[in-house]
Parts: sequence; C-alpha cells; structure tokens
Amino acid sequence: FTPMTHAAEGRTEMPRLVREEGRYALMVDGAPYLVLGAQANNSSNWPSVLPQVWPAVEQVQANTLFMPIAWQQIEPKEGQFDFSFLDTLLAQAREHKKHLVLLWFGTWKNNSPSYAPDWVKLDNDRFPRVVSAKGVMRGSLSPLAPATLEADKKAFVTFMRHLKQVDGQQHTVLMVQVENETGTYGAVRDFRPEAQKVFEGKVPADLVKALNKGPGTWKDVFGKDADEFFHAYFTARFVDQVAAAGKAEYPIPLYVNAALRDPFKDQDPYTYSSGGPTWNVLDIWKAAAPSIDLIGPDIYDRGYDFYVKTLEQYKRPDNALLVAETGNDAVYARYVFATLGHQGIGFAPFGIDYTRYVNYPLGAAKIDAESLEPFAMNFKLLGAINRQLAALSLKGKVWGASEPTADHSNTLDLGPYKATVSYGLPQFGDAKPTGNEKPCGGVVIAELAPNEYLVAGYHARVDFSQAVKAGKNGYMMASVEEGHFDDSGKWVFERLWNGDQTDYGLNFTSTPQILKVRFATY
Ligand code: N0T
Repeated sequence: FTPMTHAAEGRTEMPRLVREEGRYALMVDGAPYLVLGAQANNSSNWPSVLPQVWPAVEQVQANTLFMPIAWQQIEPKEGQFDFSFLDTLLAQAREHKKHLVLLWFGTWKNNSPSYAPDWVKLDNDRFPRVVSAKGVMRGSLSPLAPATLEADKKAFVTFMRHLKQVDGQQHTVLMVQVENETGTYGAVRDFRPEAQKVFEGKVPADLVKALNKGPGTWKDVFGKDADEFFHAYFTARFVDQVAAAGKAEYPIPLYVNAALRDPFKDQDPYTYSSGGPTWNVLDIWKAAAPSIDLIGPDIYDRGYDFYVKTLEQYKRPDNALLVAETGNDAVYARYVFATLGHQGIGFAPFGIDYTRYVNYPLGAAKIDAESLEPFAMNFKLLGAINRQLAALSLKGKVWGASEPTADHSNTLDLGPYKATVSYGLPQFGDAKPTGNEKPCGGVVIAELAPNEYLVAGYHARVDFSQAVKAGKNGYMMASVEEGHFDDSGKWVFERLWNGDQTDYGLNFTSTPQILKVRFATY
C-alpha cells in the first residue's frame, strides 16, 4: 500500500479512477484511496473565510476539502481571469496536509446561474433561460444555447489550464466537479421555439443505440418521459463538452453531483431538478457524458431506506459511488459505513465550517465540535485503515453496514461467514438490541486473507456465524488482535482481545479500535 511518491521532486502521480470488474478505486499517489471529505458552505470560497473553514475540516478529521470555484469569481469581466482564491486555497491546503476537490460553479448551481458573472446571468439575449411549457421564463439557463456553452467552456478550460500549472506536479487537487446539481426547477425542459424545434426532431442516433431503442422523435421513443429525457440528454451533452475541453487541458477525474428525486416513486419532474442526473436518467447521462468519470448523489434525507436505496442506485458497474454531499447532522455520519459497503470511493458531509451558517433542515441546526463528533470519530477510524480499505474494496472484499431506523441490527454476508451487526446492546451479556439513543452505529469489515478479517466500527456489536458448518466441532474466533497499520502498511500488533472483550461479540464504542479476526475450525 506504499504510496508511490517522488517527494524529493515534489512530484506525485496523477490522480485517476481505475475500474476492475465493475468496481472502482480512486488512485492517489499510485494507490487506492478513500475520500473522507468535508464540503464547505457555498459562500466560504473567499480568502477571508478560510480561517473559519480549516478548523472544522481538522475537527472532522477529513482528508479532503471540497470547495467551490465560482465562475463569477474567476472571470468577473469577460476574458479577464483571476485565480487568486484558488492559489491561496492551494497553498493553505498544502500547509494543512489536506487534499482538495474543486467544484465548478458555472452555468448551473442548484439549477441556476447564480454563480455565473453578471455579464452572463444578466444577459438573457445572449445566454437564454429555460422557458416552461406555460411560457414562463425560469431562472435556469438553457442547455440548448451555443453561446452559453462556449462561454462556460472557455472559463472552465482556463481554470483547468491554471490548475495544471499550479498543481500539475503536486496533485493536491484530486477531482473537479463540473457544475453543481444541474437541471431545472419549475420546468421539465426548455420550450423556447429554438428548443421546441430540436424536440420535434429525431432522437440522436448515438442515444437510441446506447439505450437499445428504435429510431424516432423524442415522443415516439420515450412517450411520457420525452420532455425530461430530452432535457437530461442536452444538459448532459452540455456538461460533457465543458468537461471534455477541461480534460484536454488537465486530465484528472471529473464528476457531477445530483439533486435527487424520490428513490422509490416516479416523482413529478416539476418537483425536482429536471434534467439533472436523477436515477431515472442515469443511462442517458452515461451515454451523453462520457467525459464525466462518475455521477455522485447528494443525499439529504435522513431515512435509512431512502439512503441505502440511493446508494444502490448510484453504485453501478458503469458508475463509481461517491456520496458527493450529505447532511452534516449527526445521524448522517453513520452512513459512511453503508457507503463503504456499497463500494463507495468517498463520502463528504456538506456545510463543514465555522461560519455559523447552517442548512437545517437539510443538515444540523447547530454546528460545533460536539455535533461533528460522530463524523470525526468515524473519519479517524477509517482514516487509519484508508489505504487498506480502498485497495480491498477494489477487489470486492469490503462490507459495511449502518444502523437502520426501524430495525436494530443488520447482517452482512461475507461468503463463508455471516456477520450480525447489532445496535444498542450492552457490552456484557445477551439482550435484544434496542438501537442507539440516536442512530449512529456502523461497521466495516474487510477480508485480508481466507479466514482473516479486519473489523472496525462505532457503537455496534458484531457477532459471527458460519454460513455452512465446517470443521469437526465447528469454528471459533481463534484470535482477535487489536492493532494498527504503520506508514508502510504493515500491521502492528497491540494486544489480544479475549474473555469479556469477545464473549458477547465484538463491541465497538466511540473509541476507534481496529481488530484483526482470525477464524479456525477445531
Ligand atoms: C445542495 C446544498 C448546497 C427536502 C444545500 C441540496 C449545495 C447543493 N443542494 O445546502 O446548496 O451546493 O448541492 C438540495 C436538496 C434539496 C432536497 C430537498 C429535500
């Protein structure tokens, strides 16, 4: 797991996303890496605010800060660029030994061009807005506007070129998010005459082919979904062209994030960001935006079923799972374990800074060291086994579970063994699990070798059983070692757990403990 650095020259390997048999890893310094992220609040992208950002990032023990780079900030006057914030941010990230993920707030920021410069967002003739079916002009810019595409592309390319100049050796920046929560609120698509004409034309052949459909107009091919799918396709094409141009300058991984629709129901597209990469249009986005490395959900629903269903929807053989944003309320923290269980490459709570802004009800009503504690404890625990987990995850050898809301246990199928994870149990004796006071528990398990597993967790108990009985008398945990990995990735033994520490399962508290469990038959 030793990272391949060329520290002497200050040079490291380019970050990249690798895929093996439909599984993914983000390679950082040449080895798989878990992004334990923290996203700052939207308007924290100014040098004067950074002193309130770093302490919160340190507090949650994140390894990566997600930070916006706004179009209005880098190109306030057309053709005049200013990268002073980016340069300041980079220097500080290096001082704090944190990685960065930069978020391109361009044509779309939560559907609107609020972060575009005045010369863009105030000029409807040159940069037209979406017009709804009823003829109402919406805030969102149209994806069917060549001038908008050209202007955004030019700004993004200039940004990526600058990034290569200032970070092309050190690679502090791991990924760039292209736009933010694309799509349109209050209109399913653009109905301007220019857009209507395109809508009445044929579905592009490449899309028809990618989706295994027959040729025809949007209505012919997609029926009642035609409007939304049309908007998704052209939004994705727009974003893809911006991304492709940026990648040609500097090829680090590029991704998009999604404002979600109900994961279980066919929600009316007028009630979410229509055209953005919601679960029902992922195939369209995949076909239309090949330069985008992954599509990550922004999960702001506290419910267990909602959360896990969303993880399932965005973990695909053709999509690496990154929880691009999630709420900063304590109950969201445990979902990092389920994210790992779904082969996630990263997890980033949103609104991590001490500006005193809170996005309640999406996240916590109050942010301080105490409210951030569950994130901090989980990131500390997972940070200590970051490289091991990321590498084993790429091989399909990682399982993870988060505390459900209704039930108080879950089971993980490790193949030869079954792990039962229970919440709210005492550490001594058997009882019925009642759940933690507030749901906060989670466990991650990784197979190191046959019959040998790494087990770590937070406020949870783990019991094992054999899937199929083996051995004359069955099996047992032959040894449970507590320890840690040193910088070279070597396991360092600290002590054996036995007696009370193992008689009633492996009980994890808020203390970060990493166990190596060996099973044997007798
Ligand atoms: C997110 C964040 C930021 C009731 C909200 C979530 C961030 C953006 N948008 O604080 O604005 O930049 O990506 C939208 C969630 C809507 C869900 C409504 C459910």
